[in-house]
Amino acid sequence: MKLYDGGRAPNPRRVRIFCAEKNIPLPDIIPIDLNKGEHKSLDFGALNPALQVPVLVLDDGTPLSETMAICRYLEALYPQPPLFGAGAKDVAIIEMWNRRSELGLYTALQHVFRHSHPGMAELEKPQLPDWAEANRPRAIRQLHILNEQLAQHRFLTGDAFTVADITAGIATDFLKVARIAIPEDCTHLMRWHAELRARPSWSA
Ligand SMILES: N[C@@H](CCC(=O)N[C@@H](CS)C(=O)NCC(=O)O)C(=O)O
Repeated sequence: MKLYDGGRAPNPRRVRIFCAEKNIPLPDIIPIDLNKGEHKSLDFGALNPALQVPVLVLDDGTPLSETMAICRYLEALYPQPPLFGAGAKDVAIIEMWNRRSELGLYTALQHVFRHSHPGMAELEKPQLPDWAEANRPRAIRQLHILNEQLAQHRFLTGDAFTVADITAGIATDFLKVARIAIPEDCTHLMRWHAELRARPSWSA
């Protein structure tokens, strides 16, 4: 298998952390330089018409894009430990927090970053600073939602680390580039984020 990777970009990182948590070998890495626009080529478009990384190319040549589709494929191949949960209730709760983290927090942060950072002007056309500002309070609200959940659990969905922690943790890392600080009263979020950053997988 080959992984078209994007270095520090959040979504390819989710796949690498997922592999590390499962202790499975990383696929062969093909680096894609997003700053140089390498993902905008015709060849890359044949792998993923959305022109985004990550893309996992299977041994039979099938290209798989969408981070969660890739992680679900790897989970099916390597079920242990079950990062998408085991049993109907667990699976649904993990899915719920994974989607909240991705569609709520990460998406809002991405809009803040992409529509406000001068370095993104080339990739994000048109760049709309008002849209960045509209998303800033949305992202902060999501941080408080996560904080309340983490007041009750070690990890986002309970005692076990799951894919929802990967998504929410990557989004929390992304606060830095979006130039948003974790609100001072989100102490549970800070405690959990420090714990994630100390995991060996987090440097993947
Ligand atoms: N929904 C996609 C999003 C992938 C994505 O946003 N990838 C970013 C890197 S983190 C990318 O390729 N950005 C380049 C661009 O949009 O031009 C997924 O979950 O994989």
